Amino acid sequence: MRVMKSTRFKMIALALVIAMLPLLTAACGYYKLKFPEEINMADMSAHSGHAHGAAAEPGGTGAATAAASCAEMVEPASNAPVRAFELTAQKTKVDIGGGKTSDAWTFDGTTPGPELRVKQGERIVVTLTNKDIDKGVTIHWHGVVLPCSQDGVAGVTQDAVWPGEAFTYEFVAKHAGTYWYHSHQQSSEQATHGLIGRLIVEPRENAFRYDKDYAVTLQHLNGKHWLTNGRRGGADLTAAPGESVRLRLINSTSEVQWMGVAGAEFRVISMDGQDLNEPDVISGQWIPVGGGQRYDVLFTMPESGQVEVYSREKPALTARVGEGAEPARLDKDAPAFDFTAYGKPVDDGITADMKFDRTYELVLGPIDINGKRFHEIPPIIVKEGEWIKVKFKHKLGAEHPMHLHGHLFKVLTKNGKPLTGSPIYADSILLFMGDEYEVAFQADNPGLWMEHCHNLGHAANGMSMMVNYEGVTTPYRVGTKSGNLPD
Ligand SMILES: [Cu+2]
Repeated sequence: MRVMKSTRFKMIALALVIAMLPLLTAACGYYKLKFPEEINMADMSAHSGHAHGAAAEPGGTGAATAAASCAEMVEPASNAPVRAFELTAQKTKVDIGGGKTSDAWTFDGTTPGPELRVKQGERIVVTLTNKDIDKGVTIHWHGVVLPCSQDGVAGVTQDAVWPGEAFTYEFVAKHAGTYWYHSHQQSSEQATHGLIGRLIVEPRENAFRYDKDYAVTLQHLNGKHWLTNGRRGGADLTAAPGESVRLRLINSTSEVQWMGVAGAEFRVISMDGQDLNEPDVISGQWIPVGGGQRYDVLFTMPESGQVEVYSREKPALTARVGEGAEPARLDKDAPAFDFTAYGKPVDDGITADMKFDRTYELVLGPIDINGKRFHEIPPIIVKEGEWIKVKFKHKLGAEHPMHLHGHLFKVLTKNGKPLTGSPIYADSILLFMGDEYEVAFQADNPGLWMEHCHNLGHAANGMSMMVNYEGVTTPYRVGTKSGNLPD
């Protein structure tokens, strides 16, 4: 009897372990997604090597709506002033400070690549040349609202740029703000190896005044080196007592960085590049900055001379501003910054109870959306002009910074409660397990747009889907046949 009981117990335990296995492996990231040979991301039709010859043509002949190709959606000609840049993707050794070097994949020999600083309304023309990145490269302009063909997603908006080839991006910087760029070919690998950079769009008219304007990239190079603006020991920036400083924080890592501001009161003036309305002065709060997200803080330099903005968990991710006595650090268990009740509301007519043309619910697991991954996930289908509501529910797993290409959305509710402070317009929303957010956007930029987790390891495992405009096609294909593997 005792033997039987113990056997039964073992069998139940074994069954439990087997049942948990997919979850465990998923959580550990071993459950690697396999790309089919060819996928058309406009209609999710996939073809394996053994597929029949008759490939489905999206739309078909005589379709009521004229099919439009993403490849033909370009920035129209205008007399906007042109700012031209050239970026060469190349492998090199970089100096990461403290007498150390590291292998890196770079734009123009540095990581982060050159900071592109432009003015709102300018026409940005960037010629990307791939010198020696074997697996091809692209540039995605993270957070920038631009025409489909310029979005830089391999296999969706263009083919990967192979060694010896070039591609020219062209778009008008419509919105001011803090953005960044990174390769969207094998993103998780390429961004980690260093193919990233900053894009700062200075506003035509500034809502805020400051004496100094700095941008800071938080980076985890090769998954090995924690770097701030490419340096191991952190970044040193200058400002004198009494001067006001705008510090633009860009989290290019996949992990959440809990950022503290020591030595001064501050305001969070912008999230994902979009200004907040009448932001309050705060202090002693940790700002959770998800992978890919940007937060701009504004503070006045104290008489004591130094302000430090740093990550709670990764001390190497730090910007020291000014010289002087090291400021007292935040309490480890200080409260988190809460954007849902920060600043003053503005009536923009976009509310949770307005009429939406379509509503979608996306349930997030460890590396899946609604239990599916990558091309198995049905796309969100929209028509130009429609208002779309998306409800994100984080059921299980690590944090997910969900990022939408080509649009800004407005955050409507958190855990069922409408936001009470400044409107939050963003290209990403960070969810911790148990969180629920509703966001809204207008389908005002026809194309094929990715919606994915910006923990790039999660995306590489399939936590990535599409927002597709009805009738829009693409000549490009994702898969092992073309070699376009956007992640
Ligand atoms: Cu994720």
